Amino acid sequence: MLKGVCSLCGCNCGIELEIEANKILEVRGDRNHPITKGFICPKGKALPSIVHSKDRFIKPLIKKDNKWEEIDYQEAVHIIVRKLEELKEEFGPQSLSVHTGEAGVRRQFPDYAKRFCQAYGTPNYSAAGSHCHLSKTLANKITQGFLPRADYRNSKCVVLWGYNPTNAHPAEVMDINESIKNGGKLIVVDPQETPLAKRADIHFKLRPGTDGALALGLIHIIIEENLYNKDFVDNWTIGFEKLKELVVDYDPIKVSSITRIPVDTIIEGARLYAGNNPSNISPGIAIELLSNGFQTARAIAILQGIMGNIDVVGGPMNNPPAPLLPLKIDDLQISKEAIGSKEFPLFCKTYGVAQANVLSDAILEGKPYPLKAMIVIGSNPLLTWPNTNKLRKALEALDFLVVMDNFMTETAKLADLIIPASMFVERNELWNKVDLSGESIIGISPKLIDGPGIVEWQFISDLSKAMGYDEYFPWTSEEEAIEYRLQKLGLSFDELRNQQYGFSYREFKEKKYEVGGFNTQSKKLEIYSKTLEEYGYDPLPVYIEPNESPLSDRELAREYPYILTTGARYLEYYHSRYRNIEPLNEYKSNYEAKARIHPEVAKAEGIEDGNIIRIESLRGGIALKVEITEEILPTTIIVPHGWKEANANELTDNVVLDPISGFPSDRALLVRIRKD
Ligand SMILES: Nc1nc2c(c(=O)[nH]1)N[C@H]1C(S)=C(S)[C@@H](COP(=O)(O)OP(=O)(O)OC[C@H]3O[C@@H](n4cnc5c(=O)[nH]c(N)nc54)[C@H](O)[C@@H]3O)O[C@H]1N2
Ligand SMILES: Nc1nc2c(c(=O)[nH]1)N[C@H]1C(S)=C(S)[C@@H](COP(=O)(O)OP(=O)(O)OC[C@H]3O[C@@H](n4cnc5c(=O)[nH]c(N)nc54)[C@H](O)[C@@H]3O)O[C@H]1N2
Ligand code: SF4
Ligand SMILES: [Mo]
Repeated sequence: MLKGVCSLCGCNCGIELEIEANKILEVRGDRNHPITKGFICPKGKALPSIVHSKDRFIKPLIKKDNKWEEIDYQEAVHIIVRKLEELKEEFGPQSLSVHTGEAGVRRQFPDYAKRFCQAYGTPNYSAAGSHCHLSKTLANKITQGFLPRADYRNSKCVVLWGYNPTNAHPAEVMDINESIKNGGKLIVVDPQETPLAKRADIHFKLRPGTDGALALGLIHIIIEENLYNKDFVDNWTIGFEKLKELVVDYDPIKVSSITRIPVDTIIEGARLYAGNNPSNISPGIAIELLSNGFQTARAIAILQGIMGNIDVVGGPMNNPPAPLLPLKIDDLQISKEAIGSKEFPLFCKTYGVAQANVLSDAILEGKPYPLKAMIVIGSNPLLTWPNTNKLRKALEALDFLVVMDNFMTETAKLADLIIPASMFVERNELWNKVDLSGESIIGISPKLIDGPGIVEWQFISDLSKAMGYDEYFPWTSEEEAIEYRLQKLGLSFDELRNQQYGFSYREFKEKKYEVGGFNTQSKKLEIYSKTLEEYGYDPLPVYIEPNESPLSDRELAREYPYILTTGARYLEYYHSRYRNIEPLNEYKSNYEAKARIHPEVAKAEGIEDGNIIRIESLRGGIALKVEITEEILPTTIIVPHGWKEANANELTDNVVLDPISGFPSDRALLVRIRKD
């Protein structure tokens, strides 16, 4: 029996594995694990089937005359190097982009991929952060200097705002249950009745994309009824008077007309939230994947701010990640700006990244300059990035596409060369628990077996050395590379690996802002942001209707009358992953993509449960089965993402993006439907 950490999702559950002859036979939750206490979900249980799937790549593949041929790994690296050298010579290094997807989140290889880009001279490194977490991270950084982590266990009021941990981070529900058991209140903001929404004291069942208006509406009531934390507001915020002016208009009647939430529920919810402190709002991905997502994240941060619920036990805590040595090469400057910098300067400059959602414009139109080649590691853009039809044309137009993955994905099918990837049990992984539970713990998820793929770090290191960047990649093994990063913690690789449940690197201390202030321009929590003003954005957390909505575009809404939200998570799947994994497909109710529609819509359109319907947006159309449900508002339609048979991103857009972060509007678009 070996112990490990499941890192299929951000819960990092402690697991015990039965392993024989390099084969995982069984996986169980580790009851002794101090945080996850034996919890395991269907994905974790299915780990043996995922890791030992017969569909896995075992050799690099090269496409010749539209057929795949196996090649030797060293030869594959050699081909890539030759191509990258030619490309640099002919079009300049900026013509290459490297993307690390969700499979790189909470892993170390993306930092090395970025370092490789720097050594090669391209600014065009991008990551899953182009559509995940980084918009709200930036909004929180601008407002108060950090993205808070939830402390549910000690919270008196948990607010899940466009966040459904039951499916997305199931181990976290244990902590939410503990808050409820201790008398804590629960508020859920979601257009559908999730399991936790059904248990909530207040369920704000809203029209998708109107979250910003709801946040301003709650602030309106809290200010009018004097429920905010006056001491904190006076001493630690700037711009409160301007906020007061901004929210004057957002009275409950107006907010109800925008969000479709009953007036009484809005008032009752505001009082419940403000009356139970410390409280904690956890905004999920839903509020980021909107054309007004950045300012929505700001409005929510400010709502917490005026309650003084910042960096407190039971509230949003400021618990920075472990101090790992950075991998940025200080003395190497890149002259060209990353793709997306012109449209989203604050986002691209703050994170030193390209915005992946506009890469297709660079490929197809040479905007701002031509992009000729891509290396995609751990992402399946054709199913996950917005506007698939355009993206497909773009990927097909590339001179050279390398994909590193475990499986033959829709994106890998378009590649010129495929590198077989490893899985987490086949390599040593650094994990940092602060990502979710707020605990300052760093650990190593140990390599447990040898796998058929190449370890990502090894691939990037081999590529770098073959390009002649030895100076920047001096490490001879991944263990050595990890040890280099651990220096500030004063730990060796072995010492950290021996800490089975991780190393606690910092004691939690609340209200750290009281010494030295917040990490913002003014050292205060910035309701009014000078930084945003300097970039030409609205310095206040304004609400702007989603770009496609019945209120913002009446004419379009006449033809496309329904409001589509895509991508709510299924417990058994992970974005486009695992549809090929048998035990996970045993959960038959989720076996196929289904659109959720309201009975009134079904009646109006002559649709019955189980019919196939066609859903169309301005970008494209998909056909899928229908599930009729009263758990949503009549105008809302909910479609999952990640299904190649009915790809939700054929409906989404990469032209109208959030103006500050460049995030796509996956959660509030207009569509029409008909029986197929
Ligand atoms: N099993 C599984 N777990 C995952 C993932 C996965 O694919 N599968 N993905 C991981 C990743 S990368 C992420 S980012 C997280 C995301 O985790 P969550 O943030 O929980 O993401 P979702 O379940 O997509 O969306 C949460 C809720 O938002 C609601 N929603 C839809 N539109 C709106 C809207 O306009 N406003 C509001 N307020 N709510 C809306 C949906 O109904 C859904 O219940 O999950 C992670 N965990
Ligand atoms: N319409 C719509 N689109 C969305 C969303 C939505 O809500 N609605 N959500 C968005 C969000 S939040 C995110 S994070 C993105 C995620 O989008 P992607 O980053 O494209 O995520 P996946 O589809 O999971 O693709 C990951 C790929 O990595 C492979 N993989 C798994 N493990 C490893 C590994 O260890 N190494 C390597 N090299 N590969 C591995 C998998 O087989 C899979 O093909 O999707 C976004 N797209
Ligand atoms: S919740 Fe499931 S997938 Fe996530 S870490 Fe735990 S066992 Fe793994
Ligand atoms: Mo994500």
